[in-house]
Amino acid sequence: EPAAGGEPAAGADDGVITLGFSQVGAESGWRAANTKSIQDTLTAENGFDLKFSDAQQKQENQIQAIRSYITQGVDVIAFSPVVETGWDAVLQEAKAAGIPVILTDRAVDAEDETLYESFIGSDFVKEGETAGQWVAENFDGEGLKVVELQGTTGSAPAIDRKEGFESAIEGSDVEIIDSQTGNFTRAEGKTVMEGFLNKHDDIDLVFAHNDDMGLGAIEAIEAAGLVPGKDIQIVTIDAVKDGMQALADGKINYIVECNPLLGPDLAEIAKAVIAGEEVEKRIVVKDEAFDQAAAKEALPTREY
Ligand code: GYE
Repeated sequence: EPAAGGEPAAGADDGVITLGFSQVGAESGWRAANTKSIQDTLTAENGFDLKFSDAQQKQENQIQAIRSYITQGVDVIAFSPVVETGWDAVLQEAKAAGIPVILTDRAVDAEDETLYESFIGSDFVKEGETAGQWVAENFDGEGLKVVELQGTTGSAPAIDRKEGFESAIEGSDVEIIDSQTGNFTRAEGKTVMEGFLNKHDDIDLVFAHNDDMGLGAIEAIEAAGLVPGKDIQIVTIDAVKDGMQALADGKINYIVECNPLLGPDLAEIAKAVIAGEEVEKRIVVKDEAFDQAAAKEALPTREY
């Protein structure tokens, strides 16, 4: 229902909140759990009419989806920006149309913080730090050689996790000998790891920015006749089901959690924004970390 002339679109006068959500894609187990959380929470029963689109990890698709939500006159737009930069123009358009925007999962690098109402998501720098601290605590003094599988180039989690990990190993003799993007997918994680294994014969540990790339690396390591978790240690971020299973099975050594269940917070913030209430600009989601023993204990009752 388009906004009446001059009136802000936010209002949901019919009692139903029409929310347009532009998802990054379907690149990982984390993303699947995140999509499910949003679709399970923003239901008609809960007062929402959810319009959902998958951008297949392309910013141009996200911008197109957001523009179409603006044209449709939705009450709220929410999205998880694939990369950090390049959002100012489309966010200005949403603002001019009076449609509030909520960011979930990933941040934008916008000078003007009035372009969005709230940002709900994890602290990715801290996740990288937690991973790096575990590596430094366990291997400093051994001249450990690390290869890094980075997330999508230009995305907040790739930038921040790299930064956090590097700051945590600073001053130790842990060394990153190679680093490349695997775009957060299992297939690309495997291909990039194959390249690392061909190029280097002294890899001690893989730091993967998500479980899926770590799972791809496991395939490459096994195909090379090596034992993942032993000959080459693996540290990842996310703690989704398949990652936790590999951790419990001894193929991964440590996982820092990134909670994908953002649906409930998104629903609450969207309702508050529509009701004209003040909302927190930044909602930080809490994350844990697991070693192999903790994974075995947590697996049976894990939600995702
Ligand atoms: O870690 C990865 C996904 O933005 C936090 O995106 C998210 C990341 C997550 O593809 O698995």
